[in-house]
This record gives sequence, structure tokens and C-alpha cells, in this order.
Amino acid sequence: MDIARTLRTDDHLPAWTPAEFEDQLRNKGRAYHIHHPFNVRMNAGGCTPDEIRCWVANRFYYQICIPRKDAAILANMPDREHRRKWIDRILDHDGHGDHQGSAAGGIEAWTRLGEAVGIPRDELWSLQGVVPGVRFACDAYVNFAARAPWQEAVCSSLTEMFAPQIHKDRLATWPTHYPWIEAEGLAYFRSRIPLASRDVEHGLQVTLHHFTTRAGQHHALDILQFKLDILWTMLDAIERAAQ
Ligand code: AHQ
Repeated sequence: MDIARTLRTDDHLPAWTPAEFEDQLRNKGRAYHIHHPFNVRMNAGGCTPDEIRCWVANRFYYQICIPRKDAAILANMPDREHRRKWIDRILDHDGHGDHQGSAAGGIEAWTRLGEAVGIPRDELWSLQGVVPGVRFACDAYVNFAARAPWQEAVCSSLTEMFAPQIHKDRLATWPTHYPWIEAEGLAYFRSRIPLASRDVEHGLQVTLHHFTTRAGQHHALDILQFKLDILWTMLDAIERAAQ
């Protein structure tokens, strides 16, 4: 599955240095869904309880897709050292050991977020509230990750360069704007801040090492844009569904 390429006339130029390439990747933050009107309104306290529940129920589909996406990448990783790091992403979401308490994993924490906003566990897991645009975007992500070269799939996870801020925003604004949401429900956002930073360190190392020509670096930017579009499209669909 090839990513729609931006029409470029400068693929022939010398490659960016790793620092220049990282800057180019980080400059894509302008298109991150932190800037989507729905997210801006949500973190400013402008969402109704029904809109919050619509967001939580639809984002649950994204969350349960993540470990499947990561397992698909793991299957394509020939190098044990990379697999040893990547497998943590699956355990972060599915849990590990006795799967109790903090070992229950992010999908369980998201389930507690659902209950905190008034969505019973069975209703959340029924996926009955997931709208077609969210399913389509998430399925496109899983399918891309399974079929792309593993280094390209790793590159697509780098939207998490921008994730710590969006989690911090929720933690800073939701308690004031949405006092009806039990504070414990926000534990997922708190848990992701260190995990996102750890994931990005590995993802950047792979990406900066793999794309070594200007054409390849342009392709990496197109891959990142594809994933940014996935996150943006999800909020488009959620915003429309919540109307
Ligand atoms: O909770 C999120 C998460 O576990 C991940 C994994 C990572 C990936 O592999 O693509 N991306 C991601 C993201 C999570 N939360 C999103 C949010 O806004 O809460 C942000 C999203 C990302 O930035 O890609």
C-alpha cells in the first residue's frame, strides 16, 4: 500500500542531516489533531457530556487497534533488539503479568475512562457507538502497518512526538471543565506521557537511520502526514457524529 506522494521536484537534492530531518518531522506538528476544532473545543470545556462520551467510545476503537497494529509490525521485524523494544508497546495496551491494577494495560484504563464518563463497560466494548469514519481510519492504519516495510510502519507512529502535550492539556483542563468525570478516569492520559516519550525515542532512532536519501526522507514525511490525516479524520467523524 503506497502512501499518496506529495508531488516534489527536489527529490534529487542531498539528504537532510539527521538533525535537519528530525526538524522536518517535528514541523509536521502543525497538522496534529491537537489543533483540530473539536479537540480545541473539548479542552476549552465546550463539549457536552454526550460529545465527550462520543469521543471516548470512538477513540476506544483506535486504542484496541493499536496492539494489533503493533503486533503486525512486530511480525515484520527481523531484528531481536528492535522486537525486544517494540513488544513493550503491545504489553502497555494489553497488560502483562496478572493484568491487575497498573498491569491491566491501557485498554483497561480506557475502559475505566469510559465508565468515568458514563459508558458502561459492555456498551463500550460492544463498539456500537463507533462511526464508519473512525472504523475506516483505524482499519487503514492497521492495514498500512501490516503491509508496509516495518521501518515505514515505525515512522507512522511518530505522531506520538506531539502526544505528551495533548495528554497534558487534558489533565490540565478536564477536571475544571468536566468536574462530573471521576478523576481516576483520566489515569490513561497520565500513563501515556512517559510511554509516548519512550516510544518516540526508539521510533526516531529507526526513522532517522532508515531514510537516508532526500527522496526517502520526503517519503517519511508523507507517511507521517498519512498518520496525521488518520487522527484528523477521526475527529472529523466524531465531531459530525456528536452533532
Ligand atoms: O493513546 C495513544 C497511543 O497509545 C498511541 C500509540 C501511537 C501509535 O503507535 O501510533 N499513537 C498513539 C496515540 C495515542 N493517543 C492519541 C491521543 O490524542 O490521545 C495520540 C496518538 C498519537 O499521537 O499517535
